[in-house]
Amino acid sequence: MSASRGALVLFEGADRCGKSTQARRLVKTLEQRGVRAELWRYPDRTTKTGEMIDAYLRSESDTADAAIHLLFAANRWEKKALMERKLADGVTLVCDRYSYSGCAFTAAKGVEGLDLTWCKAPEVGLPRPDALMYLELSLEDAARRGGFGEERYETTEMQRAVKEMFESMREPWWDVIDANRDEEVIEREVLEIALGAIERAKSGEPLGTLWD
Ligand code: 2DT
Ligand code: MG
Repeated sequence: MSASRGALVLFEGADRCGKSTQARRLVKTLEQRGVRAELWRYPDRTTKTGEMIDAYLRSESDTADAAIHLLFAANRWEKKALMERKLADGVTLVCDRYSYSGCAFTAAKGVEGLDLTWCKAPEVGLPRPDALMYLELSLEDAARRGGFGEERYETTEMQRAVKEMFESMREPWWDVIDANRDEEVIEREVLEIALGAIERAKSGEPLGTLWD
């Protein structure tokens, strides 16, 4: 284990806001600067729970809303130890979606009983990101970026509800990024925020836990 830990840097936001592009670019830039970094994403469709989630998202299987929510959370829990080990070893993890998507999507369904408080419970104790970059894009601008894919949740109605839910979950420490700008401009802003988080992690700020 090295003396200083890596940072957990998270991208969140509704579909087509550019999370995956920015996450990928950030990892590349960090590596070029000699920072050890890895790209992570949730759901991780390669694990046992991930396979079930993948089938659900592709509408090949169905289950109760509560059950799929818990599976998404389990998908994070099964990687918690590895996540902590990597961070402790000094690797910065750039993550594309996490518990915030988990809660925003389930709560956005508006199913009785599955409100935000219920949604947040199974995430309690997971590592808290050192930085959360919320890429904000209007529904109109998102629509202009192309049509929906074939997966569950990829409807205008759901995206609107998810965006509203993200906005109600927003906390003062989040970095809200205007995603309706050139990729290069966003990339520079993202890098500044990530380097700040990496510096804080390096200087000994402990890794937090959800939902502190
Ligand atoms: P991608 O399009 O990014 O592959 O996401 N989702 C994601 C949830 O409902 N709960 C979760 O915990 C996570 C991480 C968001 C696939 C879809 O899965 C949703 C979109
Ligand atoms: Mg998608």
